Amino acid sequence: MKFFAEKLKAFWNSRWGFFILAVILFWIKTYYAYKTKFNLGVSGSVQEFLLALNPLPTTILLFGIALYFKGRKSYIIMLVIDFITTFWLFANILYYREFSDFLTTTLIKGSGSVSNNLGKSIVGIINPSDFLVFVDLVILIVLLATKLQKVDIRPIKKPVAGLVSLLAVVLFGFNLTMANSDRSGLLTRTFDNNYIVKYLGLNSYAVYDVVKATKTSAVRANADASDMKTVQKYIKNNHVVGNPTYKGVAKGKNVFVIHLESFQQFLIDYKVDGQEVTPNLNKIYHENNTLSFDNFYNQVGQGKTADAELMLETSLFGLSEGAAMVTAGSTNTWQAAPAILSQSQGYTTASFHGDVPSFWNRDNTYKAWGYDYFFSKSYFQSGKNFDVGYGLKDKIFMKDSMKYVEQLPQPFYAKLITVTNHYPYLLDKKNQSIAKTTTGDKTVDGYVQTARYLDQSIGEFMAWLKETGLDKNSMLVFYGDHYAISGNHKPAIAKLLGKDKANDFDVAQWQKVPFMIHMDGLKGGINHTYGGEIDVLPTIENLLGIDNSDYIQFGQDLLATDRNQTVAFRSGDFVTPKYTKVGSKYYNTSDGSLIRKPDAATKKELESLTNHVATELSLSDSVINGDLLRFYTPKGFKTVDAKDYTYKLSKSLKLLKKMQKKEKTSLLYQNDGKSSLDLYKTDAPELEADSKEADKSSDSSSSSSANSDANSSSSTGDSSSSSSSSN
Ligand code: GP9
Ligand code: MN
Repeated sequence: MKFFAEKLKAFWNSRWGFFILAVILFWIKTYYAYKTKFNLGVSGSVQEFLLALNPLPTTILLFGIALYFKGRKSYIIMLVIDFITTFWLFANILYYREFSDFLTTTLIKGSGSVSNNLGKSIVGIINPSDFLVFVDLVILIVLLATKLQKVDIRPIKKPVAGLVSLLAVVLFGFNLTMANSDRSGLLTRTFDNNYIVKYLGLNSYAVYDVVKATKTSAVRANADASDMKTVQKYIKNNHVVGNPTYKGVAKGKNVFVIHLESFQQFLIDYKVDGQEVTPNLNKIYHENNTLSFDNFYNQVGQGKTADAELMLETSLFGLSEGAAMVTAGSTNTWQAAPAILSQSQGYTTASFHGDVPSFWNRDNTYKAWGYDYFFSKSYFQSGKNFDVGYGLKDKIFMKDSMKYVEQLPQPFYAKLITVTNHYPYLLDKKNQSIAKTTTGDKTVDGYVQTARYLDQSIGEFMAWLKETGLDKNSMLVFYGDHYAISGNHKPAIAKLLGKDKANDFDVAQWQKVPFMIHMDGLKGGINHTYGGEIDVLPTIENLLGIDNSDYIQFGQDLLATDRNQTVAFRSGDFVTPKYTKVGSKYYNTSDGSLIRKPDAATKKELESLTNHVATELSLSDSVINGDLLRFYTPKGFKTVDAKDYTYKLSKSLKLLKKMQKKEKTSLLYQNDGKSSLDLYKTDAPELEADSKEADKSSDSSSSSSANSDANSSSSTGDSSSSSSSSN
């Protein structure tokens, strides 16, 4: 016993004792901070395990550096490393409280904007408990100073120190492998900084961020104004004039852009057991005052939703890797729809999404795009079972969004991003209203149920528009952002299409998503032109009477008669009315037959199409990677300064009030301050329970949303543990 106690004492007073104590204390406090200072949206045992594990590898690795040094120096180095990593943790705690996101190198370097943003309010946002993260350092220093723990000056053999580093690397490898299998594409698809921290920890996040920033800034540094000239020349040569009959027909109207999550074209008019899956959208699709497109393709890459948003707002392509909203959203100069509409025609611009603001870096990108408002998770009601998958259920989201819509000075540009119809298509019994499909593929069969739910939320929204009369002065743009069922599910795709087999050609056609423009008095019909998401902005601009010939936009008005109908996919593949390219294979689009031995003329045609697509993609990439728009400002356009915008709940609500008074054009203002919300009818079961409770409490009008501050939202919401992309 005595022997044991002596051994322990010797160990305690050795450098190993100090090292292990330091590592363990750091590990515990980081985990404490994860749990109490951030909302990382951890769900499921794998994620819980990784969260607990992830501080360890990097702490061992970093603190282990000190083991390579001798004597007192070793202790000092360990304490300095401890202090630096603690300070990084501390700074992130403060930043996160304000912005629901983690610090980035770009932010830190970028014209002191962190101190600008944070400095003013630092005292206001600091909590005494934040200082707890320094407690372990104090403990360590006190132990040494009081000699309760002795300084051990004996050197540690280099190979032994090396073993410690190796252990850290192995542990990290294990952590990364597990993280990647839980969330594939974690490091490449660049979803959300929250994800990197949740899976790999704050220190790995720092490295990840530096690598990302270095990569981007190198390309940016090499780009110059002459690169912009090349792009301008291409854009000029490929520009088509918008269709004159449609020019300006929607001038002055509100614009609603309705983002239909994972909504594929095949759902239109699709039936399960003789029942239409999406009766409301089908009705809109066929109405006389809807322009519908049946050869409209999604063109997204890894960025999925983010790529779709980017194309719609800027008419630039997403990047070949990652999401441009994340890698370039905060740093680039943009000429995006919100700024264009607001500057040229005085639109109020707002985006709505029932998830945390950091996802896809929306919070920062939207500012750079010039969005006046971004209503995200904390602006909306929350409650039991209100969320599924990536956020607020569509029916609740659509209804709750209207309390802000009615306050927007008109005309407004409002983008509503739905989310319930997202892989893995989960929906509680109460909200299911149609049978699953029976392909036998579990990840596929629930899709029609969530699509039906989304459709109902649209139906409710349309009814409200009619009730309020907003439908009379609004143009609605509906689009599906990307495929729901990937090419990895060919047998299921074949079954859904009523075919025996699905091949690569079918999968290419499967990329069709709805695109519909609906407006009172619009000359509608089903248009067969081949186009995609890149073409939306020029189309909307023409309808609003905005001349886009000076803008750097890669798309063309979908209604123009002389447009180029080559639809480029991010892979370099394409579809035209004549040909479809998938990898090295070419097909006839009309019947899907493989072109085995093209004659010389066809070969030439195919080559030229392939080149055209490659050129277009690479020029668009050069605009984003080189941040080329900083070299060119279109006539009459004022470069957006992201610093002019804030989406903090209290500030946004204040601004909204002020602007209503000033402009006097909001629906609410026009109704003498009487809300139109009671005209909104929804059968969302969650709200029924809620309204009963609300009746009991005295003030039901101010709903539970508006009392927490903007960024105190609760989770990243990926309740499904699997990847959103590789389904
Ligand atoms: C997240 C949501 C989903 O906020 O928009 O993005 P996705 O996984 O479809 O790209
Ligand atoms: Mn999506």
